[in-house]
Amino acid sequence: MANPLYDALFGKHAGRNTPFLLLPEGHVITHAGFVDVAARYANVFTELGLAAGDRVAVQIEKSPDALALYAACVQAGLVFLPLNTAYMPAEVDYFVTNSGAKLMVCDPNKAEGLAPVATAANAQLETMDITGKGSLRDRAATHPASFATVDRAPDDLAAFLYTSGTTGRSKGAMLSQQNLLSNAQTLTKHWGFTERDVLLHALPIFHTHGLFVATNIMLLAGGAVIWMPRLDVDQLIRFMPQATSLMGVPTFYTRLLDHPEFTKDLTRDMRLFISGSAPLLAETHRSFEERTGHRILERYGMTETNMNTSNPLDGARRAGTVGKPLPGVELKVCDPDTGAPLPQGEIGVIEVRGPNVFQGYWQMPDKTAAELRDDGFFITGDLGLIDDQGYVQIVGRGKDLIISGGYNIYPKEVETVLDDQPDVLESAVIGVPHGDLGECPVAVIVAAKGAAPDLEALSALLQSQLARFKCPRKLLLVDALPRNTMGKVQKNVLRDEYAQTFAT
Ligand code: MCA
Ligand code: AMP
Repeated sequence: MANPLYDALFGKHAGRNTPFLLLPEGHVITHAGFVDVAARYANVFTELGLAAGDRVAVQIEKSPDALALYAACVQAGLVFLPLNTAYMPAEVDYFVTNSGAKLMVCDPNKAEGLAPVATAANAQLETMDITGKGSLRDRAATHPASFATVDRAPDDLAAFLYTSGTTGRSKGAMLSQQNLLSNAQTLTKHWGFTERDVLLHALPIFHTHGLFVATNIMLLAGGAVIWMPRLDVDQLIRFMPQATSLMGVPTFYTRLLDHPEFTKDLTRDMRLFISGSAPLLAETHRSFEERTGHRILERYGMTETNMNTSNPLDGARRAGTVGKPLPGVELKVCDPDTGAPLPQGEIGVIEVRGPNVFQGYWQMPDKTAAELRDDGFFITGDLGLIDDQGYVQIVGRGKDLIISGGYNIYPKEVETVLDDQPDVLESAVIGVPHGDLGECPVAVIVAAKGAAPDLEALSALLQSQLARFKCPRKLLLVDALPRNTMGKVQKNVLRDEYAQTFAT
């Protein structure tokens, strides 16, 4: 037996004194050093009584040690469950309780607030701050830098990532070792990553993009990563001459273009700029090429499927498309009502199948059955077409979802909080164009009969319950919501009406 994911990403680096994480302040962590730290944490997990298959929920800032916790979970056969640092305690409560996590790791600053959550969920609570310090590191110091890797099979689970739904609560997408490894192998080859690559890493590591796409590829390829805590365009520009590649959401590229020091000369040694998680405007694609001579490579993925399609490394990278299905991924465009495949060129719901597609939603067989067909095709909820050259174009979403700066916001979640207020009759949360973040949420509210809702108070309430990025940037009061003859709220009418809300 073996542990395929650990062996391929981490185990092979034991004893390799090559640079892995290059920190902005100059410190370098080698591949061997990283694997050693991870082994210490794997020992801590065992000391805490965790066993193969147990879930470890982490809500911590990005740091080398935070990444080492991911490696340690893989080595110890545990299921890694990263959480957005913006989530409020009530949101975290749901994830920890729903997943049945045995251990929760949080920032020391949040420990007091999250202690009741951990206690109620019967989870142990440990801490780690942005520098890696905390109770876990204290424990790790007492353990050796070696650990007997726990055997795992390709279908064993490696991670849970929670993704919201258009109705109801978030669902834990179960990702197996093989889901993660196969996609990392495909992408490494498809995008030509090697040990000579140096990736600029400024994405968060609690989502597929920053954790699996960016990090797994670099671990597999054996290259180095300039490890930045968050997006800071000045820092990105400072380190670009030392790098070969960048992965980012479209906001990364619009912010770079807004920076006067972002020049063609600066990108001379870069070989690849990759964008995903949200639509890249064709206009951004063109401006970027005009400024730098580089054509951004756009790809398309989902939490449940990892990456599905990509523009090519060699060949035409076409603006406004997400490229062709990756090797090993089957993609079809289907009639939303019947599920029947549509002829080339017609718009329908995108369905995908392949070794990248997840194992289902944790303890939600009905939701799994509704989205994952018996034949293995996953219904993405994205609307698209395949053009005459085989490239996929995403033209919209069949699901009610807003993507703001690469973060997903499910309007239903925000509407539920608003609609629960006595002064509110009903609400509709819509995404409107936003120059920096792509789109931004706006709440359109109808007052309850005779009531006069205090919009500032409603805004404060939302911020106390929901992660900041989900909170509407504007709340508007209207007399009534537009409805179609079936009585359904016409969000497209609202989106048109308020399209200029953030126009500059
Ligand atoms: C921060 N804020 C946001 C967002 N980010 N509001 C809306 N949408 C956002 N994305 C809010 C903060 O709460 C704060 O509010 C204010 O904006 C400034 O916060 P700050 O931290 O300074 O923002 P920033 O550093 O400028 O962050 C913007 C960002 C970041 C760089 C675009 O959001 C980011 O790194 N996004 C990447 C997300 C990502 O990795 N997505 C991949 C998931 P206030 O001022 O009120 O306090 S999707 C995925 O993995 C799929 C599978 C795929 O295909 O890749
Ligand atoms: P997530 O829940 O984070 O997995 O978000 C996945 C969703 O992001 C997809 O279903 C798409 O709607 C969207 N998405 C990801 N990449 C792209 C892209 N390149 N263009 C348009 N939408 C994208």
